Amino acid sequence: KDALDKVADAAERVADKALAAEDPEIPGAPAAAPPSLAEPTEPVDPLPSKPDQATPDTRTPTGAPASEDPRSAGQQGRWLTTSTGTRLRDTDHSLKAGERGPTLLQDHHLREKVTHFDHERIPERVVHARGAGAHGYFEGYGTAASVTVAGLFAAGKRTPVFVRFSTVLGSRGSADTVRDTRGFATKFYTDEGVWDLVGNNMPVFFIQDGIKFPDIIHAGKPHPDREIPQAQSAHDTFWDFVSLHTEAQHHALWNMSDRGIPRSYRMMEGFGVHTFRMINAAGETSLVKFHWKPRLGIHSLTWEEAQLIGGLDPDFHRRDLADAIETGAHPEWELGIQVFEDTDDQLFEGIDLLDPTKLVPEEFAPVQPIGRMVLDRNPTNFFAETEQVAFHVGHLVPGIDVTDDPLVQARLFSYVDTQLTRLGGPNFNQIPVNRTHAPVNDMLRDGFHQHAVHSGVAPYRPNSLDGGCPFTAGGDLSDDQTRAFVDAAHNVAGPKVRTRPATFDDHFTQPRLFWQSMSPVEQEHIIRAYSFELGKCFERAVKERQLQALANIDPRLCAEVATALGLPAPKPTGELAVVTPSPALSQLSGGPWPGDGRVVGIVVDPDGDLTDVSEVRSAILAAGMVPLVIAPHGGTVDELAVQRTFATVRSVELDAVLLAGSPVAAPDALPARDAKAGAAPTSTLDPRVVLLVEEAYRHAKVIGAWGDGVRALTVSGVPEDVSGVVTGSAGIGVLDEVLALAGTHRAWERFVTVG
Ligand code: HDD
Repeated sequence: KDALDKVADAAERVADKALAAEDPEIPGAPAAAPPSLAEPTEPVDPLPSKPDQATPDTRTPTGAPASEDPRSAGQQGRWLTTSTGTRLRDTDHSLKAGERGPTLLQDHHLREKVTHFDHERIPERVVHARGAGAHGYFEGYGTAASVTVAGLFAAGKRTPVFVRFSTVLGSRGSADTVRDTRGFATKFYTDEGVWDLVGNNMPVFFIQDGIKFPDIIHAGKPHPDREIPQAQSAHDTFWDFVSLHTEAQHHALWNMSDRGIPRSYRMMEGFGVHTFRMINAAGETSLVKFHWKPRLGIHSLTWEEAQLIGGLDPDFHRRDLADAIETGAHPEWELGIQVFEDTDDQLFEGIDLLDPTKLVPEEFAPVQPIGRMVLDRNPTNFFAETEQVAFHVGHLVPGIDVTDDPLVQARLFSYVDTQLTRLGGPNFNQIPVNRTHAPVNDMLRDGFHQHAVHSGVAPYRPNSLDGGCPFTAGGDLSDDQTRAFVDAAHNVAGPKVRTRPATFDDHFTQPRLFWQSMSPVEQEHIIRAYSFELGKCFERAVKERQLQALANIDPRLCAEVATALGLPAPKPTGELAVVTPSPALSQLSGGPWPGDGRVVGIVVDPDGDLTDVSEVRSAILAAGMVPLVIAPHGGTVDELAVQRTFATVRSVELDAVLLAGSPVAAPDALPARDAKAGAAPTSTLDPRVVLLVEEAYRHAKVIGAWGDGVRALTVSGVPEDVSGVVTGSAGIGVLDEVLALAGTHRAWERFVTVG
């Protein structure tokens, strides 16, 4: 009986609700939707693509451009269909036995819809899972002809590219601003086939031999028991491995430097890391190292900014890249090479060029520019392009070859292998973003997801049935009509061994070189980074072993970190190398840099003087930067559109702050102890503005204030007469000075005094 009563009660409640829905007088009845929000019943034009998002590149599996593929356009055209093109009259209700009856197995539309959904995800990349991509072009300078025949470097030659930036350790949904190495992978769709330059934003790697890759990655990834911490190296297993395996110390030091927390993908250097071999038209070979130099300079976040942004805007780098491209601030890099003679020993100034834990200072081997790259188009669909792009160090073109570096040798195996699982079979090069723009005439057949309908009967060589086709191309590199890929004929000899050459043994000279090349502020940041990371470790033995490694790099670095950890500082285990610093390794060398796409916040007071704000905003836009008007509320202030409110802004998303007024606190913005219900606004500066100014000051950002905005500075405790703080009576005058100062990224002197 109880059960029956419960059913009756429930039925009554449902009936009441239904009544309420019909009768607007009954509380809880939904109001009729305003007309503008009603569901359209007639087709209207689809939302236009954003200016930087052209139709995705549709090419046939054989590489020839395809006529427009209607399947590439989403939500366009009038009728909803199944995947096989049958029109549907209902996609909101499953086919049931009676209105309230069970769903029928017969419902083929339900099953297609749900089955497809169930399989929407593919495995994330085993490393570099988190990333962002963009399209663009590479333009050759014509300066590389003496070392390589590769056609893409010809003067003025433009080659389409797709670039994917990434972090290494985190999962696909992890935060962008974690401390980590960044991937910098470029796919060049050249006329001679695809060339992938799969590099990082650091020129050295953790390991000298690819057989250790699973070890370093297992150590860096979250602990296998609890699967924490996510996307970071500040834990025992990472430092356990790095301290035991001292060849990793150089790369670890780069990670602890500001390079580990870039301000933007647009402001990172890129490196091919390995030494590559180039071949010129005469068949002569040279050894080269690739460098990408950003036009905007190399800039980083502070560690506090990186941590805050990780919570406030985990997509910070992804958003920054897409926004910059969309607003026309197209990121640009120059590609350069360091060139070395291809000697028998492949050493340069005692540095083994096959050792990927070593760099060659630019002061010894200058980086020679060979072209530039511009990213000017956002992907249209993240999954189709950024997720499915498949890079491979073995995607090479005539004139560019690999060396015997044991790291790249293992990579040559791994990159194809991983796509078999990730992209579900061997035909991943037929996915649109991976398709070459050169004609394809391979004899690879069948397999999962085969998109080509190959004709002919003889996919083998030699054959006579298909006229002997295809034929191999000529090995004459100087003939650009017939040339083929040529493996550089490099002498190799020796017994089969599993050993490390003596030239790979020195693990501390180059970390010492890097440390000594840093400015005092950069050294300070490195000390704090180690103190944080090792401070997050629990095992004393791990910390002590890492301190020993630091002692072998530099005793002061070791002593400062040891003090932070509360442990004794060990002595170096041997003689410390005497090194000549390389100024090019410091991020503070060079500049001032262009401010394209930099974000300038303007704090306004709706009740204050707003005269200059419009003009200042326009001048920021004219300088290629992004002005964000920040006010206590959204909407508009005196016809100015508000982009951020005090509730949605935080200083860390701004590169510079302008104070155009001193907005007073609304009662609800005050800390609970000061706020009285219904109290009139006090004349206190809004505490969220105080926080904004304090933080911007602490992070050595440039701050400008005029008019009543100067009071906001004073109330926030910021002195007027220090570097990077500009005050004045007129907005434009202040802005000019602020923009000039922002070219150095930060007011660096403030770090030393603020500590
Ligand atoms: Fe790797 C992805 C860069 C060593 C195995 N790697 C991957 C990506 C970058 C790099 C940028 C992401 C590509 C993308 O955006 O899709 N990897 C490097 C650099 C290395 C390096 C600069 C050393 C100089 N990698 C390395 C080794 C191995 C791998 C030694 C294996 C032996 N890497 C892979 C991989 C990944 C990958 C498992 C994961 C997803 C993928 O390839 O497509 O195959």
